[in-house]
Amino acid sequence: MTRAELIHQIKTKKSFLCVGLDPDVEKIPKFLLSEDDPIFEFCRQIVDATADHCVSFKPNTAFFEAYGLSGITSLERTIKYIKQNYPDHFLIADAKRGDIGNTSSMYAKAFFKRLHADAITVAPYMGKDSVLPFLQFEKKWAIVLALTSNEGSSDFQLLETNGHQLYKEVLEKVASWGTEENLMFVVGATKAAMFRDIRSIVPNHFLLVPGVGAQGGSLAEVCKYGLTKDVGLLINSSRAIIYASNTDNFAYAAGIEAEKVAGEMSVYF
Ligand code: OMP
Repeated sequence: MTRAELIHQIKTKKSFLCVGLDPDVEKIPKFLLSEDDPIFEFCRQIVDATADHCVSFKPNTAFFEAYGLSGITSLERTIKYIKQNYPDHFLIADAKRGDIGNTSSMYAKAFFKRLHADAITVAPYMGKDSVLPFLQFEKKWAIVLALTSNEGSSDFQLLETNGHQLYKEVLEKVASWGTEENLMFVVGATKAAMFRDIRSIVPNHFLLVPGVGAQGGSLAEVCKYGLTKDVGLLINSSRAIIYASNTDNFAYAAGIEAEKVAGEMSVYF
């Protein structure tokens, strides 16, 4: 998907919500467990119920890989279902990959060619040759971790280096490896106070922002300095939407929750 197509969809829907698909058999409604593929069925119903209110889906591969071969099948089926039924939604494989170039190329092939994801999350720790293979595919994106939402983000990302904090070095350097058409950055919603600094380094890049909902980040705070003329934000919420209820009406409840978040976003258009 191109940047223009993504922006068009965001402006048409007046939403920049990304629904995170983090399926956990311990948390999904019990009645789904009698299905042949409960994980897929859960995701399918969540996708159908929330698609009108979001512009992106982000399956986190850990929640599928945890179930071995059947989990991988559920992931493939979920992605295929989204691609077939909601081709305008931006599909992010949240896999946080990155390895020596030769290996990254195979990760890129796996997620872009085999699974047809639009984007993959990438850890920048191994440097340029580990990121470049993800930038070689037309209309595909690498979403590189810059300042993450978790507590441990301060262990490395806030260390001083070259006169500024490491995450700023990551933003500056990685931005020079790609373009605003194939690179995004992850910045946690829990780090809203840092968005002003971040926008001074990457004024136009799209930012994937997880951490609203279950992790307590504020949508309004993120928007204050994060929004650009092209919106420039994809705000992810996973648990707060997909586990809004675990009754028979779980999908409906997820839809209502997604609609609520999208409603909060619509005031920015
Ligand atoms: P909730 O906290 O349930 O909304 O889920 C957040 C999702 O975003 C999970 O899939 C996380 O793995 C992911 N995530 C973060 O929570 N923090 C980050 O800094 C980066 C990510 C991510 O790359 O998506």
